[in-house]
Amino acid sequence: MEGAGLVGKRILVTGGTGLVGRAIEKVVADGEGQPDEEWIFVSSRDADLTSTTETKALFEKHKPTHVIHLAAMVGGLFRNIRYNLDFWGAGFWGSPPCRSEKSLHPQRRNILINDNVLHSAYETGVQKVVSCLSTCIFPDKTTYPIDESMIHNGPPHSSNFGYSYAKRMIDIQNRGYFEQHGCRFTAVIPTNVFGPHDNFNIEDGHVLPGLIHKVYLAKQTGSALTVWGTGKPRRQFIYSLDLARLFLWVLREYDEVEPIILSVGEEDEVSIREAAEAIVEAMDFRGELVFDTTKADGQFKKTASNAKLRRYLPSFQFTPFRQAVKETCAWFNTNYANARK
Ligand code: NAP
Ligand code: GFB
Repeated sequence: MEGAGLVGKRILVTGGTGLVGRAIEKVVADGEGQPDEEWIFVSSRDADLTSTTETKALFEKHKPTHVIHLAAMVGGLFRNIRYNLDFWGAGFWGSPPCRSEKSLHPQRRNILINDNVLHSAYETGVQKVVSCLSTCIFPDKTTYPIDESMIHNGPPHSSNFGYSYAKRMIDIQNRGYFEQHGCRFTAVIPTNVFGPHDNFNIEDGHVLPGLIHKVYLAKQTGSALTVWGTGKPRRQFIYSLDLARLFLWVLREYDEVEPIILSVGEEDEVSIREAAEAIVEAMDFRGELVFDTTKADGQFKKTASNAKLRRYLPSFQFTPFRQAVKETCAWFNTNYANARK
């Protein structure tokens, strides 16, 4: 979107076709962009960011003044357990010298993507980069609520150490680029995100889209809804459209290099069972709910404090959880044919 010759910011959004990228695109299209902002949403079809060459070419082509860096290999608990090594990107060092970047296993992305994007941003003089961590990267053994000061205080949960360490390196690199070159590279730390355009794949996706898809199928076959694990773990869920609005604020107003948690309050944390019940209600499912306790529970909780966010934005309104679930279910039912599943 370009104002009439008023472009002051040319904002490149990597990962622009994913859950969070699509939400940012929607809030910008719905009028929350500003006249002096040009928005460019890209995906791996525009450039494979594991390739240094393609990343450089992307930055040379668009010459962004600002970057929202979302691109990553992303998945739920069970995908992380299966591919911890790939979520880090170990193929980068263990590969034979002859291997080109292209031959990387498609999932060995995150450490490469982050390094390519941050270094290309530095080399092309990008004024500000906002990258994306996650509340699941914090130490597994910790006190609660978690806050931004705790990121490196101990090892992450075993289920997603590859992803977590790759994300933690973004924070380290942001500090390095600031101290050595004065770059304004920062990061946000969202809790579990859900919404339209999510990855609804039952094996690889996150819990809410996975359960929504399962209910959709259970209604067709008249079978029970199987919730994995005990249903006891607890999560804070943020609606993608709310996160998108917060991303716009961070891009425009947040000036710290230190990361900031973007999450609903501790009091909005729900159990997996309660989340499943919200989906059952939203999908008008009348079948049985069963819990498959042979499946992992993952982290029991990762309760994060949004006190820092509240100090900046005391009156920001989050969409109520059940309303956001209803909107996501409605989107999935309407867009089933084309949804990522
Ligand atoms: P997503 O829906 O899986 O989208 C991932 C995006 O990254 C897609 O646009 C994808 O493009 C792009 N991408 C992946 N590999 C790429 C590559 N090699 N080169 C270029 N682009 C590539 O992910 P999401 O849920 O929106 O997550 C966005 C960010 O938020 C990620 O950094 C994630 O770690 C973070 N986050 C997510 C959650 C959550 O619950 N979803 C929670 C906390 C933090 P293609 O489709 O073309 O591959
Ligand atoms: O969203 P999720 O897969 O990831 O949630 P995490 C996993 C929790 O939901 C576990 C339960 O307690 C599962 O037993 N669950 C119940 C299900 N039914 C299902 C289902 O059908 N699908 C899924 N996926 N889970 C991720 C990290 O942790 O959080 C990622 O591994 C990422 O790296 C993400 O950061 C935000 O919340 O456990």
